[in-house]
Amino acid sequence: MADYDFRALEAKWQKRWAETGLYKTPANPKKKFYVLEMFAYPSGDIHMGHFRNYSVGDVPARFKMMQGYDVLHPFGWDAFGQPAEGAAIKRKVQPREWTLDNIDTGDTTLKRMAISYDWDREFRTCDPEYYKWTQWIFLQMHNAGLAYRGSSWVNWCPTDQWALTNEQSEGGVCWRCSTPIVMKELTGCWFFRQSQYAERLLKDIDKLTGWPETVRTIQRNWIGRSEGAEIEFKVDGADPASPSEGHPDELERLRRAGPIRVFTTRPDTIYGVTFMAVSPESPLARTLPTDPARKAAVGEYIQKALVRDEAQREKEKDGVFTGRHAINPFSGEKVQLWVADYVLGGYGTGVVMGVPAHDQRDFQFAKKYGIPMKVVIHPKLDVATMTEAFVDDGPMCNSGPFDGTPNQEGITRVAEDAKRRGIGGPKVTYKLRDWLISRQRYWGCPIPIIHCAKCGVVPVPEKDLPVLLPPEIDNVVPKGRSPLADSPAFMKTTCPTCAGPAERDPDTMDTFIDSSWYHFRYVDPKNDREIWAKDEIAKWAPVDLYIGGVEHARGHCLYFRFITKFAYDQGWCPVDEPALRLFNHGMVADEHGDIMSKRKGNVVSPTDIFDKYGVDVARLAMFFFAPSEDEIKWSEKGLIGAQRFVYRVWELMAKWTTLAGAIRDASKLSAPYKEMRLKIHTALQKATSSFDGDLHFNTVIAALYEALNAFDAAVKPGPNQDEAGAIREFVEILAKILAPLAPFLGEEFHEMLEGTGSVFRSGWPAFDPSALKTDSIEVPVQVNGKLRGTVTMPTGSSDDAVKAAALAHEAIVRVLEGRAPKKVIVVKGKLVNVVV
Ligand code: ANZ
Ligand code: ZN
Repeated sequence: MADYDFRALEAKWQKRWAETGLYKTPANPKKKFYVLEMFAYPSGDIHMGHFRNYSVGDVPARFKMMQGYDVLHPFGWDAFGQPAEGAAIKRKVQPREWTLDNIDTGDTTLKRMAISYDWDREFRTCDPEYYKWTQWIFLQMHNAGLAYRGSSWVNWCPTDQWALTNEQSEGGVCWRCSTPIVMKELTGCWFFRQSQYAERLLKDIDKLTGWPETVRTIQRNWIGRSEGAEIEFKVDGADPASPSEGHPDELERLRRAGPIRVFTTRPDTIYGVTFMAVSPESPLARTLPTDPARKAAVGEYIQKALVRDEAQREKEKDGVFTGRHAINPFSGEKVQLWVADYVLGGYGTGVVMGVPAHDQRDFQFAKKYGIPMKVVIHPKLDVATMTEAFVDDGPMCNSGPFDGTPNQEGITRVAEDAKRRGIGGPKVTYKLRDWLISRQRYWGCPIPIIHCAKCGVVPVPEKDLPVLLPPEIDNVVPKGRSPLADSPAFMKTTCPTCAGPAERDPDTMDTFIDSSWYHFRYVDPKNDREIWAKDEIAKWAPVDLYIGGVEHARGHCLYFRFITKFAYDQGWCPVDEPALRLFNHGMVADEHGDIMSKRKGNVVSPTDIFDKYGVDVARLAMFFFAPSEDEIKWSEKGLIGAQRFVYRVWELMAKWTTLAGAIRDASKLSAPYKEMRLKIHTALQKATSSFDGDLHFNTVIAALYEALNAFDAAVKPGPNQDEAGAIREFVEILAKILAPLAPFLGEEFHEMLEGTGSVFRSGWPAFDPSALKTDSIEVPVQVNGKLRGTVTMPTGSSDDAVKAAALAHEAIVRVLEGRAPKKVIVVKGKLVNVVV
C-alpha cells in the first residue's frame, strides 16, 4: 500500500469523474434535490469565503447523490458590476476583459476544489445569451405595468459627475476624488413596482419555515408593514395650484391633489397636531415657500439635509420653517409647515403631522424650535411639566366630539370619520420601496427601451433582444450620465413604432436584477427560445437548499423572492417562492478573529493550501473548525490536525480494507468490539442527520475521532471471524461517511474496498439500531468536583455498585491518598462525585 499522496489521488479522481460525467445533472429526475450556493462575483481569485460557502454546499450535494437522489448542483458568475469598472480605471483594461480573466482564474480554482458542479450548466450574467432574458424580464415587467419611470435622489460627485452608492460616498465624500458629495435628483430612472408585492412578500415569510429566523425577521422589518390612516390637510392662504418650480410630474400631481396628505399610525392624536413637517426630498419642500428669503433658506437647508444619511438625520433632527401654514381638518386650527430632515422621503407620503405631546421625535423637534404642544390623550397631563412625549394609551381629550373615547378605539373612529368626509381614511403603509433599477454605468445589462421624439418611450420588441452592450468602451467614467450615452454606435437606432430616428436608453440595470432570476436559469441554461422550458422548471423548482452569506438577507434574498413571485404570476414558474431552505454559512476569520479581507491583508489563499496539504485536508480542517453557520478562525494548526487525521485513517484503511468478513452474531462480540460498533454507528447516525440537516460537520468528524479511538482499543492482530466482520463493517462505513467530506479519500477507499463505480453512486448505509444500544455506560468520577476518571458499568447497575467501582478506580485511589471520603454522591447513570 502506497503512502498518502494527495496529488496522485486528486489527479486520478478528477480524471475519472470527468470521464464518467459523474456530476452531470440527470435529465429526468425521479427524486430531485436542487442545492445551490450563491454564485460568485468575479473580483479576483476564489478566496476562503468562497471555499467555505461552496464546500458547505458540496457535502449535502454529494450526500444526496449517495442517497440515490437526482441532484442539480450548478454554478455561475454574477459578472456585471462596478468593481470591473474600478479595475478598468485603475489598470486601463476593458471591464469585460478583466471580468473574463477573473472568471477563468476562478473556474480553474473551483474545478481544482472538486466541488460537485455540473459545469455544463455554468453561465455568466454578462453573456448576451443570459442578459437577453434579463432584458426580457424587464419587458414583461413593463407589459404588466410594473416598470415605470420616475426620479430619484442620488449621491452625486460634482467633480467626477457621477452617482455614487452609499458605500462609495462614505464620510460624505467621493471615494475617488474626495469632493464633498451633493444630492442630485436624476430624472428618467426606471423603477420596478416592488411595493405592489409588499403584502405577499410579507405574508409568505410564514411559509419559509426552512429559513433562519434572523433572516425572516430582517425581511419582516424591511418590508415594515404599518397600519394607520392617511389624512388630508389644506394649505392655508396661497393657492397651491400655482407653484412655479419643481419637477413637472410632481407639480402636476400637486396641482391635481391639492391638499397635503400625511400618513399616521395615530389618527387618534389628530387634535394634537401643532405643526407639519415635510421631508427635504419631497417636491413640496421647494414649492411651499413663496417668500423669496424663505425660499432661499429652504433651498439651502435641503442641500445640507440631503447629504446626511438616515441615522444622522434621525439624530440631528433640525428643520426650517417654510413660512406657510396648513389647516387641521378636524380642529380647524392653523399649524406651521416645516421642512425637517427626520421626515424620510420614501416613506408614507413624505409628510408628518407633528404631535409633540404624543410622539417623541415631534416632542424633541417642537422643543428645539419653540413650537406649541397640545395634550389630546389623558386629560390629567400638563404640557408645562412634560419632559417627554406621552406615548401610552388613555382616553382622548381636547378632541371635540371624540372626548372620552379610549384612544385605541379612536384610531379607527377618526380614520373612518376621515373616510366619510372624503379627506383620507384607513391605510396600510410599507417601508419597502420600489426598486430603482437604473444605473448610469457602462458594465451592466442595457435597459431595452427606445426613446422616440414622436412616440415617446417605446419598449424594444422581444424579437430584437438582446440589446447588445458594446464589448468595449473608450471611457468607462460616467460624466453626468451613463458612458453609453457617448457611444453613437450604441445610442442611435430606429423607433420600432414609427421607424423614425430614435435613441436607446443609455442606462444599465442594477446587477441585483441579474441575480434575481439566475437560480432558475440553471434548470435550462442553454435555452435560446425562452427563459426556460416549462417542463424543465417543473422538474427542479424550487431550490431545496440555498447557501450563502447572511449579508444578502434583505437585498438579494428579497429580490429573488419578488421576481419568483412575478414569474409565478406570469405563469412561467410553478412555484411562488424560490428556495425551501436557506442556510447562512459563517465567515472566515484569521487566527486573531479578524475577518479575512483584502483590505486588511490577512487573507490566505486556498490554492496555496491545496498545494501544500491537498483539497481533502483543507476541507476537513475547515469543517472541523466550527459548525457551518459559525465564524471560523483559520489556523495552520487546524490544517496540521486534519492532516494527522487523514494519515491515521489512511494507515488504518491500508491495513484493514483487504480483510474479508461478516458478522454472524453481533451479541457474541467482546465489549471493546461492541464499543467500536457503537461508535461507528453513532458517527453514521450523526452524518445521516447532519449532512443535509444542521450541516454541523464538525460533530461528525468528532464522532469519527471517537470511532477511531474505539477501533484502536478493540482491534488486535488475528481477529476471529465475527471480529473480522466488525472490522469490515467499520471500514465500509468510515469510507462512506468520509466521502462527502473528503471526496478523493472517499473514492479511493471505496476502490480499496473493491466497490464498483463511484462511491457517490454506491448508496448510503443504514445504521444498525441494535449497535446503538449499549449494555454498558460510562460514568465520570469527580473528586471535589474535578474530573479524575470514568468507570464503565453494566447498564442498570445499582448506585452502590457504581460507588464501589468509582472508589476502586485506580486514579481515584491515587487522589484520595488513603483519606476516607466525607461523602459520595451518585447521580444515576451520569456522575459520581467524591467529596473529601
Ligand atoms: C402622527 C403621530 C402621532 C405619529 C403620534 C406617531 C405618534 P411607523 O410605525 O414606522 O409606520 N411618519 C410618517 N411618515 C413619516 C416619514 N416619511 N418619515 C418619518 N416619519 C414618518 O411610523 C408611522 C409614524 O411615523 C406616523 O405616525 C408619523 O408620525 C411618522 F402620537 O403621525 B405619526
Ligand atoms: Zn417613434
